[in-house]
Amino acid sequence: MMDEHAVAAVARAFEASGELESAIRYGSGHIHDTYSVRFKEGGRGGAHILLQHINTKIFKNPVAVMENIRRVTTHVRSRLGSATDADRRVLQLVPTREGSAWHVDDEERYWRAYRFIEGAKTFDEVTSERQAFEAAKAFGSFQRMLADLPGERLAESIPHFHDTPKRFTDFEFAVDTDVAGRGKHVRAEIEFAMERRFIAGALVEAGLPERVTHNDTKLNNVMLDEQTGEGICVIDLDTVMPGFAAYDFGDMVRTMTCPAAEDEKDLAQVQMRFSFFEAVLRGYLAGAGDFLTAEERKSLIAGAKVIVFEQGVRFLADYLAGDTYYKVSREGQNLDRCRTQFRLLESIEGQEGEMATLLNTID
Ligand code: ADP
Ligand code: GN1
Ligand code: MG
Repeated sequence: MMDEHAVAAVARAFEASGELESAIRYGSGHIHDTYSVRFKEGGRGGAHILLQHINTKIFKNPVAVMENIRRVTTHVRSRLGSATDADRRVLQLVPTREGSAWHVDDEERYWRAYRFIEGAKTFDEVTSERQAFEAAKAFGSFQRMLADLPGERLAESIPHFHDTPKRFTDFEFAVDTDVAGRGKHVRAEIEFAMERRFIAGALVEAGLPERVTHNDTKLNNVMLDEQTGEGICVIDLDTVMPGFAAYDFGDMVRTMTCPAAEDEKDLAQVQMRFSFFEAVLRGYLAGAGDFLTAEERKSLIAGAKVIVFEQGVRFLADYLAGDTYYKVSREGQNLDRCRTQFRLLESIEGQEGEMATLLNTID
């Protein structure tokens, strides 16, 4: 973490007028360091930007990430046309004073800035069906607007990101090497994953079309308008790249149907609530419109299982590796995160029949 002085110096590299007023740590993402930076002009409020230090341990090619983001945000902005409030409905990069979309500081750290989206918030846990519907609708329409992105295939910002079979192999490697000596504490979780290894291949084998997908559609990656509750802007675009529609749908079911926090210790609170699933499904389909093929629609429920399983396996692998990927604020946090995913997966498995029936009744 950097002190405010250092952050302030970086903020000045970006094209924001006025004098710097404050730079404070912001958000609860697991990957980047994010700051809210305010400027003032003549004693009054000036520019307000969201400054991010890009985690290059995870995004090894930050230039490719920024090129993807520039193409995606420009396209979505043009698809929005003259929609009301269009400027709040898509992230807008703030260029540096030298006209670049990113800044490299003296220590080779990569930074970017977005215009701060005012009057909207993100939520770490879902609070109502309406909220789930709105968030899912925003991600659905994000996919729809990108279905006709011109130009070459987007760069894979993290290769094999949702390659669940590979995630599973990486997990097995973490079990075998057991570098942090934690394997003995998690025999039950390892067995749970091993028994379900067949889930990993479900989407790969379905012959689905490749789309431009967000790939990290968790609830706190969409901003909801504070006044109307509408899903106003999809954020956290680092992983926008080629993928299956069902990846995005699966991550929505993972984060928008369960009342508990991702790292909740009381597993009795973890479940997929059917009314929330219905809200996610209806919201997503309302936003996506008609670009999905019949096979893609059919793949959505498998997507929920695959992504929840994949996420559980990723958290468990990181726990075994000694917490090197996800930010942790306490011992055992990645294990708690893994346990919620596995409990959620069991809850989904118990409701698959009703989920499929519902899907068949929606046009
Ligand atoms: P991470 O990859 O670490 O999750 P995000 O890009 O999701 O980082 O940003 C972290 C948090 O910062 C978000 O959950 C959101 O609350 C806030 N945020 C991100 N972009 C903006 C923006 N343009 N305007 C206002 N808040 C934002
Ligand atoms: C990370 O950046 P953030 O916190 O939105 C992760 C996702 C996981 C998620 C689990 C680049 O997302 O893949 O699903 O944590 N992002 C990356 O909460 O690995
Ligand atoms: Mg995020």
